[in-house]
Amino acid sequence: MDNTYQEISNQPQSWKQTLKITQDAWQNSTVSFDAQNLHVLFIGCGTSYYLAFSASRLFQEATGKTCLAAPASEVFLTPDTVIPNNKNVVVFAVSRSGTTSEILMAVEYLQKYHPHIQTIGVTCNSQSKLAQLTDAVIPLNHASEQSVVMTQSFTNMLLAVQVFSALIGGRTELLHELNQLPDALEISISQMAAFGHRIGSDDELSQLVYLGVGAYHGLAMEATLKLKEMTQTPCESYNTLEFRHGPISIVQAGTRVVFFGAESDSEYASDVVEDVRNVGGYAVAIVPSSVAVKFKAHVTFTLNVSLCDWSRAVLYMPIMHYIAHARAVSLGHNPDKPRNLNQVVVLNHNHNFGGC
Ligand code: F1P
Repeated sequence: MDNTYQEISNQPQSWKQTLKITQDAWQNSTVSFDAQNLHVLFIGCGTSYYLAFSASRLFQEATGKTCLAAPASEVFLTPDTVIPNNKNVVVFAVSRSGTTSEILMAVEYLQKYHPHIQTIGVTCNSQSKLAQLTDAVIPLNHASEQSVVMTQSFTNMLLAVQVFSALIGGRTELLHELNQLPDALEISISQMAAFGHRIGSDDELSQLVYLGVGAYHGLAMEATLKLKEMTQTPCESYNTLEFRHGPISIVQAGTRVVFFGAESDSEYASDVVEDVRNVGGYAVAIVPSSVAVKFKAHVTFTLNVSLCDWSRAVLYMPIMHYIAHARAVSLGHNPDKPRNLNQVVVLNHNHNFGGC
């Protein structure tokens, strides 16, 4: 068994550890979220940027604080577009390695030009430069990968931000739901692997589209990145209803359109499923049991766990990981060795804003 498959399958155990570690990190954190007019910025690169996108939506929903997500490079390239000057800002800097050039440059830029901004590093490397630079750290070393491709680190770092946001928002009911996730995944992980294999190893598949709304759109973007890294299959992601506004033109017989179904948008998403079928596409729905009947997809995976949309988010991802893995294997690729890619991206033009 390759590393990637093991890391995908390790998620129930790693989530358990993350829930504990993050609650401890919260106790030790000195970063304050009490300021009036607080604005929270989430930054990252690649997978960690898509994570930031989902995290910003989930954080705002749980806490009521305004949030934005941006690629880390925008902090120093277009700072006025992402750093409001009339608000108290806290930045979550997300990076598995804690060594990616842009994330370090962003934090150094903030320290130099916005010294009042507090930073929290969310990383799987507690010895990294990011962990040293930030005011507080959520250290998730157990969730790092041997693989280049990020699978369990994505879900664990997202889960950690959710724990923080439930604690900041005083949302004990959400925390209670998050604590149920490892068992919920453990019970269904072998079915997820089988489902992922069924979709990913289908010879008739020529392209994939992933659709989700709000935080789930970030998950959909991350699902495309997995597939691109591991298989180079043409794939795209959209907000579910946006797909109708033009992109639906790309649907053809080999197109698989995967819906990240949620309770909140099921009425409307089920119409999009119908549209996809009407233009000759093949619809795949991953949906909670409460709304499963509404999605008349060709094939459906039902998430049989009674959690709200907010808490359920990470539960969709192992299926996406298994789809990408199965497709890589069926195309004869080694999932542990993605094309043109290393674990960490280091820029040649690596400006040190901190001067250290
Ligand atoms: C982010 C990242 C990954 C990508 C590749 C290179 O790294 O861009 O998303 O898959 O491994 O690095 P990090 O900042 O989260 O370590």
